[in-house]
Amino acid sequence: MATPLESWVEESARLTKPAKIVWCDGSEAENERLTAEMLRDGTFIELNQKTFPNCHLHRSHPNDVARTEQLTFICTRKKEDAGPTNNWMAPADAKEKVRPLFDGSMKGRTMYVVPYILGPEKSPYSKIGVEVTDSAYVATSMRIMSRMGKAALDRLGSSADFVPGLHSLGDLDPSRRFIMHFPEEKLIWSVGSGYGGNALLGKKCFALRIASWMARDQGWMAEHMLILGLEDPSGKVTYMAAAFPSACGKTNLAMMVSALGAQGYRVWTVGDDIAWMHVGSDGMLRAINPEAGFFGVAPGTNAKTNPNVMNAANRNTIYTNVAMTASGEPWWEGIDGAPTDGLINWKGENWTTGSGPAAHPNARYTVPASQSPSLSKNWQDPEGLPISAFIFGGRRARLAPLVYESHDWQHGVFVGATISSETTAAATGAVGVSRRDPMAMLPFCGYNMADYFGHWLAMGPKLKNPPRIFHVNWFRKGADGKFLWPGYGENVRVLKWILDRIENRAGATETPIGCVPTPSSLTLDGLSISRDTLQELLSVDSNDWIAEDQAVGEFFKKFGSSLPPAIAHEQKALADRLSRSTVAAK
Ligand code: SAT
Ligand code: MN
Repeated sequence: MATPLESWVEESARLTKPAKIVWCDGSEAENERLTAEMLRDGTFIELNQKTFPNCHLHRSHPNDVARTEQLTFICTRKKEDAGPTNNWMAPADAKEKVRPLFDGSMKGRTMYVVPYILGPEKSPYSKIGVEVTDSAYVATSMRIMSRMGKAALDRLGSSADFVPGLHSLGDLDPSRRFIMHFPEEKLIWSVGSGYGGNALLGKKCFALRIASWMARDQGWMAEHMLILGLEDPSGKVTYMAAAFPSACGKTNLAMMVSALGAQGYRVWTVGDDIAWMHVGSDGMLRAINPEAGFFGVAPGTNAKTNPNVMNAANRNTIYTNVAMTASGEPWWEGIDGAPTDGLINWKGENWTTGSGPAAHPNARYTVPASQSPSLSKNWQDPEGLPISAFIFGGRRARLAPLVYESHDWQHGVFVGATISSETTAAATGAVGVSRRDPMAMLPFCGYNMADYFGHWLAMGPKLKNPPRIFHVNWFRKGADGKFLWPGYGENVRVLKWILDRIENRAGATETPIGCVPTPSSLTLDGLSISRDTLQELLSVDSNDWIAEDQAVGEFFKKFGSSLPPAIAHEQKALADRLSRSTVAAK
């Protein structure tokens, strides 16, 4: 008797008609074989093997360089289950539309069966997915990003408990590109893209969109959050999870080299993009990282902004859409060192000054987590690590102070639900436009976001010790258009304040939006920052916030009567606090 997995693979092969089927075991030998094949057919370009051993460059099709949110659908029987912020299609219609694109799409090509575990191999909270793909680049990337191969097959056995994902490059024509999620049957179909979150189906498609649906049903949380541990001088580590939209610095924060290292504050990396969190037997929220690698944005990465990744991504790393120097080393805008003669841009052309960026702004490195010097020794703890704080943030040139703390769980959920950020190159479309991105999950929530807010509200009371909820903004600018805060390793000063709040030893000023640090409660020694700048960083302008809260109210109207009353209540309560404070100021 065929197992459920064998039957599904057979069915997928009948549809896509590959010349050959390869079951991936995740071994070193297999990786070498796939790499050699990709070097032969041009999918991989060899980088300098002396300075970057086992590193390769992949150039994706120029029309396929980022997630395509407009082509991403949640396919549920009822439209309201997908909600007003997702593209929706009925499952039968979606299949009718996309099946012809898969029909024969792997003719003459190899189909790779890629089984993978999301989460530590031995964790009861880990889950299994199987991606069928005609891209060897996807298969080798999945080997870095997840526990791929034999371990997953062994754990699955003959069970039907896996999330199938069918992927084919198709013809890479954006008009025939679809990323379809069927959460009711836990199925993913993606065709026409070979890039990142569109094609590595374990990442956004399963670990966020399908998993968020499962989490709502099963009483846990699947969030677009990094996980880090902040070690204090006594050696105690406090874990925090932070949600920022794509390409807003989650990887850099999670891998930070602390500016307060000499004082005994260190940051340990558990994850850089996704957190799965369960209520532990101790009443704490416990987080695992479903991934095993980092798919990070290369441009802007250097020895100052992320020294740990610079030390990790010099071996066994796949680079996508970066530039290449004449000596075969990866290069991008913002790396240490100016462009050198003979630079080849991300499209494979000779780069010249004035010919645009050499690396694509959304160029990426795919690096095994195990190579980071900052990796927490507890990162594979099967029970997950206890989360003491949630941190929300985004890119906001104005308005939001460096950090503030919400009043309680319900208010904190409101703070998360109202985050806004300027868009980045991680998705196609305009860059730098402000948009609401609740919990940084707008592109990743697999169901109605109003119900998602309700799920968040319901989780707090299940926890004996719910995480305290904060908001940060590293991106506030002064009147001169320059960033007010240095960011990167200095952000540890904000993490330390958060820790001190948790330990009830940091001062704060009550404002209508929440508690802002008193200037003396921030540890600023060794940092030259003027009193005026600090004041500007921490200031809360009630009139600006009145406008903000009105915009939030407008945004919430999208959800109609499905918006949880507690969220609407928080929006009005903030309006009241703000108007009282402007009256008091007069
Ligand atoms: O391309 S991905 O979706 O994996 C990256 C991101 O948007 O965070
Ligand atoms: Mn992300």
